[in-house]
Amino acid sequence: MPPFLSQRYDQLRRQYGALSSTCVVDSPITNAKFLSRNKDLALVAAGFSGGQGKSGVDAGPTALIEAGLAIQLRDHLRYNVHYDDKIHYCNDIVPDSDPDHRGMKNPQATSVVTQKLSSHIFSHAKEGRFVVTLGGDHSIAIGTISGTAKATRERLNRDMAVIWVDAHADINTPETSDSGNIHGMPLAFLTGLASEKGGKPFGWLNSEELRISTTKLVYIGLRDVDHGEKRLLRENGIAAFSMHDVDQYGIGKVMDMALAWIGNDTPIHLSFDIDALDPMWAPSTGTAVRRGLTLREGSFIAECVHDTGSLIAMDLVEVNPSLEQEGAEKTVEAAISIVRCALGETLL
Ligand SMILES: [Mn+2]
Repeated sequence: MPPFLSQRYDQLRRQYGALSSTCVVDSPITNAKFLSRNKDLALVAAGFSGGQGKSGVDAGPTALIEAGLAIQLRDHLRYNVHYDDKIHYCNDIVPDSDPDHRGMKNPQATSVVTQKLSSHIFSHAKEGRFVVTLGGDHSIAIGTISGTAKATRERLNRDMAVIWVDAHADINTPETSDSGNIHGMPLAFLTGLASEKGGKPFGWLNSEELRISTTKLVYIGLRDVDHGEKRLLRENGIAAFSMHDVDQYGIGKVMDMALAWIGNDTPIHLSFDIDALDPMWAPSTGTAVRRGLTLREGSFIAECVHDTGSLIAMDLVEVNPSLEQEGAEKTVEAAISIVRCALGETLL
């Protein structure tokens, strides 16, 4: 039993009964509980790479679209896809000079780009559309999650949960980060563990409506967590299922526990970093870590989250097609299949 769960296990048992070996859902319905029109979907291509140091991740969305993702969502999965047919690089709003701030690299650029993305995502989510955002590096989640969190509060008067599937915890504060790369910090800013005054980079996030609670954040797939991040996870009692838990319980039980933690009545934003998968399945990514999820386990996570009927948005990030030759195609295929599973593709 992961330590954060043992404290609440009795409570969870009372609430949900004994945890079964399948996903905690009433039935595998595809009805979306929290969307206004069941099959209305916005696809956003966020080709931003300034949250980390390697070029090429900005081409991730293009690779996914060129491999047919938008067409598959429309023709195979029958979504009404709203796609503006452009990759949002946002180069026009990136400042010429961008000195480090509290050790963060590209702080102004990442702040203005994610702020713009936040209102873009908000404009779709407030219509009750499902929003799929393709990264780009994982700093874009500052924009996507704040946008859906705000829309969910305005539209449904609810807080949403975030399932963060990743090898890394991405919850460094500027002070605990060794690299200064903001793609390792999105959850610190989104939860308010890190904050800034207005006018400074990420000062715009200084508003409760844009944030998520640490109690509604659940990790799956962790295996490369920095020292300071481990402390933040412990001190804040954040629900985290590492690869150790996946080994011990199997992915089925991990999903039971993760979804029981969130509960049946909470909208879910899924933020999926392709580096959660083992490099065997997804080698073409900036910070690959061995001993990760199999492609089947990653797909199962996406299927289970879909089956809750609570999913309202997802990010698929960190596909960097320039890092590998053969591996790039494999990584793109894996990413597409994760998105398809999250959107209702089934094996039978
Ligand atoms: Mn990440």
